[in-house]
Amino acid sequence: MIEWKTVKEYEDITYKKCNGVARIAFNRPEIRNAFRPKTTSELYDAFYDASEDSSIGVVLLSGEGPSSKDGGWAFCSGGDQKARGHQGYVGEDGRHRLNILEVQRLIRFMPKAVIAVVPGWAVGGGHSLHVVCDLTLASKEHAIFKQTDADVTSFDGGYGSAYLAKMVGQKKAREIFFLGRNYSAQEAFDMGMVNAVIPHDELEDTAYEWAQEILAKSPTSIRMLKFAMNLTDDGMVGQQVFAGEATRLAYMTEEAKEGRNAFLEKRKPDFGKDKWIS
Ligand code: S0N
Repeated sequence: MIEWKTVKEYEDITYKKCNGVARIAFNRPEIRNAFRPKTTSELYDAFYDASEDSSIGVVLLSGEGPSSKDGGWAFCSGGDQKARGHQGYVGEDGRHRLNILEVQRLIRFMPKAVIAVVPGWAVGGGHSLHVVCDLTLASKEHAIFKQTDADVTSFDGGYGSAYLAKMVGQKKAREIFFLGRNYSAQEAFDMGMVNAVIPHDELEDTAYEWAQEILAKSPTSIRMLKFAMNLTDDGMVGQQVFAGEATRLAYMTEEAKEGRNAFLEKRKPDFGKDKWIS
């Protein structure tokens, strides 16, 4: 039984938690859950909270719906075109921002699994967000994957495209971006960018079940595996994130305690003679 508890009230998103799972969802269904700078700031705030909360092991990213206007479902349709100025997307403070990329990095580098739960359209920057999530579950009836970046000259040249190409292959990724066609959940599954196609009515429950399966695993293993799989695509930053976890493990050893204590006690450290294990 899922009993979501609202963590914090936002304007553009919803944020709930239940039994080790956080659920963050776009909440602008009338415009297919497009994001403006306010939305991305709220997303960042919620993701940061989920990342910091040691009781949370899995985050679900989804979209509220359906639209009260026409009953349509959306995960996210990317940048709100009404919020576009001459240098990008304009916030309430009048400043142009590219802050969806900060949200992408937080999803990518947080030491927890993030599952995109796609109940409808995943388009433009919304498509890129599902790509950067660790797993994607899609509604059989309503999910549609589409890249419109080249239609509106607001394109993701990072994870949304280059990482997508690693996922589905270069030819397919170029087709997705250059032609901007619609792909069903099944087609997205067949090309390797969706983990499972789920009947719409069962989507949320299934996502929660997947999260519970992950939560039963060793947290250290999950974070090390996520960062190990990121590493080869993320260059020196990938190495930094992975190596940070190695350092964390090293801090837990007797050697680390001896190094710290020797410094504080103003003596030479004694790491022992039989510690050079192969
Ligand atoms: C999603 C689509 C395919 C749905 O089509 P459908 O079902 O026919 O519905 P519509 O009638 O078109 O839409 C219903 C209502 O929703 C509004 N709406 C939909 N999407 C948006 C949107 N993105 N912005 C604003 N409004 C939207 C419609 O206008 C309609 O409203 P009414 O009823 O009042 O007319 C279809 O809607 C569609 O194609 N939408 C546009 C998708 C799109 O082009 N998105 C932008 C793509 N680019 C990005 O997202 C870039 C992201 C980005 O921000 C970024 C990336 C990399 C580096 C930096 C950045 C950065 O700038 O931060």
